[in-house]
Amino acid sequence: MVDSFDEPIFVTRPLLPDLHLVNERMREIWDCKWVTNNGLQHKELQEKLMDYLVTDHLSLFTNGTMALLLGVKSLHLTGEVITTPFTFPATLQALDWNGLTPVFCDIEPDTLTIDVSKIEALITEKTSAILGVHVFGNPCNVLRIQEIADKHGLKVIYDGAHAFGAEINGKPVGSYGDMTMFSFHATKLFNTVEGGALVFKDKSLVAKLDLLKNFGIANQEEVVLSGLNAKMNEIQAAIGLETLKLMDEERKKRHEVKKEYEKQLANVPGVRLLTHLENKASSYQYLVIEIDESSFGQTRDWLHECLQHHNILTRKYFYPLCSDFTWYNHLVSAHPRNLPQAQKTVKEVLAMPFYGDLELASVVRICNIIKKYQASISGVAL
Ligand code: T4K
Repeated sequence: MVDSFDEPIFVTRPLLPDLHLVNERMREIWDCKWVTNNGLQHKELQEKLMDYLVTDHLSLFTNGTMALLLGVKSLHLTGEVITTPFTFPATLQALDWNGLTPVFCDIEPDTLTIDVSKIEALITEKTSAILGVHVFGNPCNVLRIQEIADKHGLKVIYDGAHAFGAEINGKPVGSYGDMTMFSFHATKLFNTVEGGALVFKDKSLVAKLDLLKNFGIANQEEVVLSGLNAKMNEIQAAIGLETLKLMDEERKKRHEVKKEYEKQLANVPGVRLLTHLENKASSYQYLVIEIDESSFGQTRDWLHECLQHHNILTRKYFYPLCSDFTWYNHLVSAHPRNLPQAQKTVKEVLAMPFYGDLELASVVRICNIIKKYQASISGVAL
C-alpha cells in the first residue's frame, strides 16, 4: 500500500513558544543572575497558573513524577492505596518510593478510569487513600470516589497529568479530591519542557511542599525533614510563561483536529474513539481509538505495525499494564482475573497523532490508510 509520509508523524509534538519571546525572558534571567530556587519567573508562573487553573494553592515541581511522589509524601499515607493499573508507570512509582502498596482496581470500559463500583470491595483496614488517574483527560467519577472516601475516611489524590485546564461538572478538574498533579512534560498540552504542579485544598501543605522539594531546609540554621530536590528552575518557568499564552489557540486547533478524526473514523467497523469530551470539559491531551478485533478484523497491534510502515508513529499507551510489572504481579489485586477490563483495554487502545499543528489533510490521509487496511481485511474495495 502506498501513501506513506516522507517524515515521521509522531504521536505528539511539543508546543513551543516564539523563540524571540523566550529569549527576552532569558535576558531577564541572565541580567539578574537568578536561575533557580524560587526566582521571579517561578513566582510569575505560579500566580498565572493559579489563575488559569482556578485554585488557591499550587506548587511547582521539576516534573510531574516528583510532584506526585512528594504530594503523596506530604499526606502521610500508610499501608495500601487503591489505584488503576492502566496508567503511565510514574503513577505507581510515586507510591513505591513512599513505601506504599498499590491495590489494583479494574477500570471502566468507556472512560478507562478506575471502576468506582469495584473500589469498596478492595478497602481493608490498611487502606489510606484512593489514587485516580484522569487517563487521556477522561475524568474519573470524582463524585462517587469522594463519597466512598468520606465513608471510609480515605484521602483522594488524582493523577491529572493528562487533564490540564479541563473541567468536570463545570468545575476545574483540580477542585476535586485532596490533591491533583499536573504534568508539564514536553508532550503535554501545556509544557515547561519538563515540569509539573500540585494543586491542593489544605493550605498547610504549601509550607510542607516547599520543604519537601528543597531538601527539607527551613532556613540557614535548620533542616527539618528529609526532603528531595524537586524545584522548577527559572528557564522551565520562563518557557511555561510563554507557552501558557498559546493555550486558547492550541486548544482551538486541537478541537478541529479531533473533529476531523471523528468525521473520518465515524463509520469504520471496529474503530471507536475514546476521547469524547469537548470545549472546557476537554484537556485536548490525547486522541485515542479502540480497535475491536472481531469487527475490525485484525488486532490493535497489527494496525499499529501497519501504520509504522507508513511513518505514522502511533503509541500503545499504556502497554504493558502496571499490574503486570514484575515487582507487582505477585499481588492478589494484580492477577489478570481481577482486572478483566484493563487486560482487554490494554490490548485494544491506540494513541493517534494529535497536536495543534497536525494538518487536517494529514488526519484525512491517516484515516484513509486505516480505512484501506480495514477494507482490505474485509475484502471490500475502496
Ligand atoms: N502520570 C501519567 C498518567 C503520565 O502520563 C505521566 C507522564 C506522568 C504521570 C509523569 O509525568 P512527568 O514526570 O513526565 O511530568 C511520554 C512523557 O515522557 C511522559 O511525560 C508522559 N506521561 C508519557 C505519556 O509520554 P514517552 O516515553 O512516550 O515519551 P517519548 O520520548 O517517546 O515521546 C513521545 C513522542 O513525543 C515522541 O515519539 C515524539 C514526541 N516528542 C517527544 C519529545 C520528548 C517530540 O516531538 N519532542 C520531544 O522533545 O513518555
